[in-house]
Amino acid sequence: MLKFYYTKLSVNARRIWVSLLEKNLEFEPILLKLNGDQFQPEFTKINPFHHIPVLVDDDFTVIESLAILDYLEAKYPDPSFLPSAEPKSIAKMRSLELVTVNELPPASIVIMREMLELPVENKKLEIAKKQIGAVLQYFEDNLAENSPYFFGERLTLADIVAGTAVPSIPFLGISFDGYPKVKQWCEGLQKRASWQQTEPTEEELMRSKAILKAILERK
Ligand SMILES: N[C@@H](CCC(=O)N[C@@H](CS)C(=O)NCC(=O)O)C(=O)O
Repeated sequence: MLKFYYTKLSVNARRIWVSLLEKNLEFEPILLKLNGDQFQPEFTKINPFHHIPVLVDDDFTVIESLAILDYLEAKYPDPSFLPSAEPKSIAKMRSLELVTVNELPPASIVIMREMLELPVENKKLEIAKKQIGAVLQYFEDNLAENSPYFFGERLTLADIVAGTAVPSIPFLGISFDGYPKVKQWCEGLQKRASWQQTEPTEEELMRSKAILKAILERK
């Protein structure tokens, strides 16, 4: 059976969790608290970079969330979360995934540092807020009016990757005002059972503060 190493507060793990649920796959969830357990030799043997998520499929281990999503797509293509094989669609999907993983986290981390009362320069904070605005605008421009997903009626990895990260942006104090298509898209995704099942509760978010602070202090 597939083994999925995760923690509920990890946006990187949540995209895998949603994909496993949407594909209706059986898997064994293995919870890491990230309170130091990620540095234990049993885990660093699996991922030398001490990060979750990790997927283990018998004797095959996959690290890096986007690689795990690709593996799941290739091995379990039904239902498929790929758009048509048309070059522009593939490029658009990849761009949306990569903007989410490359542009959002560095900016979010700056704002989270401020929220957790860690030192951060005002200038960096302003740049981070602008960066998140630019990401939201990029998503807004890539969504069509009255379309539930980036590719019309078809749920793809673009929705799974961006759509498990973007709904938390208001917690950073940045509203969706001015991004009506993003707001509607998030509301639609959050109605899906897979999103509801993987959504951290407010209590879990509060409890994770100290762990998050310790991780950000190391960065
Ligand atoms: N690029 C990696 C990032 C994974 C990552 O940063 N995971 C965080 C949780 S969201 C983690 O495990 N942090 C623990 C640590 O840094 O020690 C991916 O996409 O899988």
